[in-house]
Amino acid sequence: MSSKPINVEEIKQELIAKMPTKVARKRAKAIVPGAGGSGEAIPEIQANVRTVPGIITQRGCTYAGCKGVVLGPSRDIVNLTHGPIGCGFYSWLTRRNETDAGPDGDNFIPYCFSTDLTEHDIVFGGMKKLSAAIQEAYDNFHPKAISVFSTCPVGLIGDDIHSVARQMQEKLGITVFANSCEGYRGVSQSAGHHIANNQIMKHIIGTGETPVEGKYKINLLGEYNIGGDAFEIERILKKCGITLIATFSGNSTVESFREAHFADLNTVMCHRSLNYVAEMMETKFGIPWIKVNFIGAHATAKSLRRIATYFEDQELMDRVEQVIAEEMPAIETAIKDIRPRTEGKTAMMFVGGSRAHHYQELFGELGMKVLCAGYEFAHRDDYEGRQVMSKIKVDADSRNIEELEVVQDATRYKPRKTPEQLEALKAKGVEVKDYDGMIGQMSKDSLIIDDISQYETEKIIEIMKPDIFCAGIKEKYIIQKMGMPMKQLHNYDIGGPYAGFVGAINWYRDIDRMVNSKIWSLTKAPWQSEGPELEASYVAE
Ligand code: CFM
Repeated sequence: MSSKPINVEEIKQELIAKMPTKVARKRAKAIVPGAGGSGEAIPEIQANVRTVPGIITQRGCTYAGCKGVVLGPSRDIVNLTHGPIGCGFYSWLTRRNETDAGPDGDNFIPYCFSTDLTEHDIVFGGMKKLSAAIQEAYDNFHPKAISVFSTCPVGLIGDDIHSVARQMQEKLGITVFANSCEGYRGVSQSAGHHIANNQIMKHIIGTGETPVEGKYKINLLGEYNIGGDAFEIERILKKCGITLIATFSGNSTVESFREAHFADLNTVMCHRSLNYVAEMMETKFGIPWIKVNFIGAHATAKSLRRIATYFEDQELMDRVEQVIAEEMPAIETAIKDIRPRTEGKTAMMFVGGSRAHHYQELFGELGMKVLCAGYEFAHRDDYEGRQVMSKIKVDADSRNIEELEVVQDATRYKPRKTPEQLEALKAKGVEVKDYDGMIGQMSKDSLIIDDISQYETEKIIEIMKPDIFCAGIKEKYIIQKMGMPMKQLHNYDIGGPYAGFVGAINWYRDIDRMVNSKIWSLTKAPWQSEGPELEASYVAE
């Protein structure tokens, strides 16, 4: 931990100093200081643009965002990868999205469904194989829905997956739909989120006819039950008497998606991956959305209060206060024990499109400062706040993704609040359709870096020397070899849940252990140890 004031501009210059001029110029636009508490304008950051070729990026592909992230966690949809077996295999059970098989027992998450395209299919077309695979999945499992995902080669050979889906839907009498989410379709997995949002909206949401009972009915958008997070959120909401119709898409069923339009409020957890559905449901059904965050005990309490304020119901407000009062003592006990050991320590986080922001709450509760953070694939609104959206230029890459034309539903559009009510809520701090980005929350002496490269990761650790680094599996071992504890924030290593009240305590304990263990600083790479280096000679005859 350095005690001298941090000059973020100098650090930025040092980060890009060794890059070729053109690359340095581009990367400079993706590195900005925080603006929290400074009263200064939020700086513009470059985001959601192509990665510089040759740079080792953290990003994944569009298929990963569509199949792996958004639709993958739904337990009773058969998610079928149309492509060579590698795409299906490497997205098979890698995300720790847990599920409860429920009373019907339908749970296809442990399976890997793929059409296993080969050279022959690439040459002659894979559509027959796709129909056969859909039929086989249906014969074996009788699912309520089948969703098809195209991979890069499918886009190149031009298989019409949508017509195959339509034909099979007619033949089988169940929902069958396809996603044109070839890996290269966007600049990152973010494009895949948007594609999945569109297809769920077109084919599933609102197709249920049975009204859902409940006084306070909500959906939770952008929560994927990694390490059991959704289970903990479900526990809290139930305790508050709030009816959760659908979670998109952790621990979810296709039936719950169908009935999601019966909710009176959409709460958005991961804004990046599901904000499109939130917007479209507002337009089509008149359901407002608010941003929530269940990562952090205080953030959880705040989110519950926001939901209660939205419903303007004293009974719910009292119940929420009671739940918070019941849950907080355990949090306070844990903090009292752990915080003296974590206070003043520092962290860095480079993950996805929402966690690098959300987890600042949890580090804050431990008295730790986040020196530097960034997203892999977020857009400017995730950094600068939702108000910037109208200023974002639509480039050729974004134009690749369909913008659905959604209109008010002729019979089911019903505004849940009047404009006056929404104004009154805003005055109470509950603004609909709003999200403050990450930059405004980080202090002026911290740095925000979009789509950080491997080189920049190593360099920033060398310069700022945090006590812990959070990212994913691709970074993990390199960082540990640098003598630093490394926490995976995608899959939580084997930990979690970290959401809600119980989750916060799990987090305090895990971080305490990690930042106070000396194990990584005691390890030495072979070239750091004294004594002769191992040498070998190469003998060729
Ligand atoms: Fe949303 Fe996610 Fe994230 Fe994300 Fe992801 Fe994830 Fe993530 Mo890994 S949906 S943006 S595409 S919160 S898989 S559950 S951890 S990169 S920060």
